[in-house]
Amino acid sequence: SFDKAKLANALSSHTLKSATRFQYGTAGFRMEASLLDPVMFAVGLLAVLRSKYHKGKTIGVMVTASHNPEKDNGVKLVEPLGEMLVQSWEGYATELANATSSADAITSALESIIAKEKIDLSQPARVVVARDTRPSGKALVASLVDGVQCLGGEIKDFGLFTTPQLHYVVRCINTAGTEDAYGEPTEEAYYEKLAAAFKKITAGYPRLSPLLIDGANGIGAPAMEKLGKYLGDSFAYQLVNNDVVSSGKLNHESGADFVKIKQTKPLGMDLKYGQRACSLDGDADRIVFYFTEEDGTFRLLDGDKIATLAADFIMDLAKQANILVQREDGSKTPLHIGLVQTAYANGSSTAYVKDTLQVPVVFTPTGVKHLHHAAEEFDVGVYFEANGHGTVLFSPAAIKAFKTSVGATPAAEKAIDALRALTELINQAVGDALSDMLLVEATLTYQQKSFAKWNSDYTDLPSRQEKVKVANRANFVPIKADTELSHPIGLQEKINEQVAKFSKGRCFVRPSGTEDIVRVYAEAATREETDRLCYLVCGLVF
Ligand code: 16G
Ligand code: ZN
Repeated sequence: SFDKAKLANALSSHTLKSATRFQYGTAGFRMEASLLDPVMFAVGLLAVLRSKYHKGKTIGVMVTASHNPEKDNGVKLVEPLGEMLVQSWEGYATELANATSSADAITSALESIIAKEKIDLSQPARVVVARDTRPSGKALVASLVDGVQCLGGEIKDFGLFTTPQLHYVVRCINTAGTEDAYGEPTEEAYYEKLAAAFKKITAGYPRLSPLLIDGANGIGAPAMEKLGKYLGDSFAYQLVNNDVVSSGKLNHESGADFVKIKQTKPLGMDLKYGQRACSLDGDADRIVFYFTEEDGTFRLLDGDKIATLAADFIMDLAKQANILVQREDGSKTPLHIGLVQTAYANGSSTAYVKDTLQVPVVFTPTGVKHLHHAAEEFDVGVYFEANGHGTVLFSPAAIKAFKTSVGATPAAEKAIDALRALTELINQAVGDALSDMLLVEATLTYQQKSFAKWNSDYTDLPSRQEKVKVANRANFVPIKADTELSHPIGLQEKINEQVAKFSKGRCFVRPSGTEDIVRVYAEAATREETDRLCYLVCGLVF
C-alpha cells in the first residue's frame, strides 16, 4: 500500500476547512481560487493513480479557469493522448476532493479507488502541470506538487502555458518513439510545428490584411507573440489586450466568451470598417472572429462558421486530390467527412451543412469530450461548439491516405500537400485557439476569401442566451443532446407551446456545468421574436 503517515502529514497543510462541496464538472473543478487548495492536493493524488493505472504514462494537469473572472481558478486532468479525463474517473476526483477534510477520509477514499480500479502501486507515476496567467496559479501548483509527491509521483512543471499547449506536450511525451509520435514536448517545438505547416499551405499566395487579435489579457497574448516570431513574414497581425501584468484585466470585457455573448467588439480594440479581428479566451482554447459592415453592424464569425469553413476546405482539397481511404474489407472509398455540433449551433449553420455542403451532422451534449468522441467516428471529424471551442480530427486511415496518395496532376499534388500540412497545423489533442486561428487564416489565404465572403455562406438566425438563477439546478435534467428536458415534469411541454408560436422558433433550457445557474437559448426569425421567446421561457423556468 502507500505511506499513510506521509499522506496524513502532507494533507495537514491542505486540509479542507470550509463546508464547500466540490464537484468535478465539464471543465474540471472551477471556483473561487481561495477555495481550491485542498482540491489541488486531491488532484495531485488522483493524477498519480491515473498515471499508475496507465502503467506510468504521463498525465497532464492544467490550472486555469478559462474565461472566468481573474479571482476564479480551476483544474482539469488530461489523459495520455491529450484528451479530457475519462468520465468514469470524474466521480473519483469528486470523492477525493471532498475527502480532504481528514486523514482517515482521504486514506479510505484512496484505498477504495485503488481497489476498484485494481491499481498496481508498484507502477511509476509521471505528471506534468502548467497554468495560465492567474495570480493564484503558482500557489495552487505547489499544492498539486505536494499531492503528487506524497504518493511518490514524479512531476514536471511547465510553468505558463495555454491549455492546448499542455495537451500538446502530454501527447508528445506519451507518443515519443512510436509511429504516432506527435512532436517534441517543448513550447518551441509547438510553435515551430504550427508555423511550418502554415507556411506550407500559404506559400505562393498573397498575404491577407493584418489580423487584429484580442488576447483577453491572458496567456494567449504572450503565446501569440512567440508564435508570431516563428511565423515571420508569412502572417501579419496586431495584438491588443496583451497586458498579463496589471490585475483585474484578464477576460475583462474582452475575450472570445465576452464577444460571443455580447455580440460586440472587446474593450481595448479599435475596429474599423475593412479590418478583420479575432478574440482568444483566457486560456487560449477558444476563438471567434468578427468584423463590422460599413454601417457599423457587428458581424460575428463563430465556431459554427469556423466548422463550415474548415469542412468545405477539406472536402474541396480531398476532391481535387481524389483521396481514397483504405477500408478494413480491402476496398478503397472516398474520404468520409462529418460535422459535430451541439444544441447551441445556429439553426442556419446546421441547414447549410446538411443541405449545401451535404455533410452529415451529429449532435452531442455540450462539452468538448462529447464532441471529440463523436468526431472520432469519421475519417475527418470537424467539431466546434458555437462558442469557438473545437478542432478537426483525422483518423489514422485518413492520415495514411494523405501520406501515400500520389497526385495525378500538379493541382492534385498541391491539394495533397495542403492536406498533409493541415494534419500538422490542426491540434489533434484538443481545440486550440492559435491552431484554429492559423487554420482559418490558411484557408482564407488559400481561397483568397474575405471575412465578408466567408460570412455570406449563410446568415445566422438571431439568437439570445440568458442565465436564470434557480433554487436547484439539478432539478433540470437535459435529454436528447441538451435539446429537451425530462424534468421538471411538464416544463418541456410548456416550452414547446411557446416555441410553436414563433416562426423558425427554437429554444432549449439546460443546467450549466460550470456555474450555479440554468441557461436559456432561443432563436427565431427576427431579433424581436427571439428576444420575446427567450424572455417568455426564462419566465417559465424561474
Ligand atoms: C466548459 C466546456 C465547454 C462548454 C462549457 C459550457 C470543456 C473543455 N469546456 O467550459 O466546452 O462549452 O463548459 O459551459 O469541455 P456551461 O455548462 O456553463 O454552459
Ligand atoms: Zn478556455
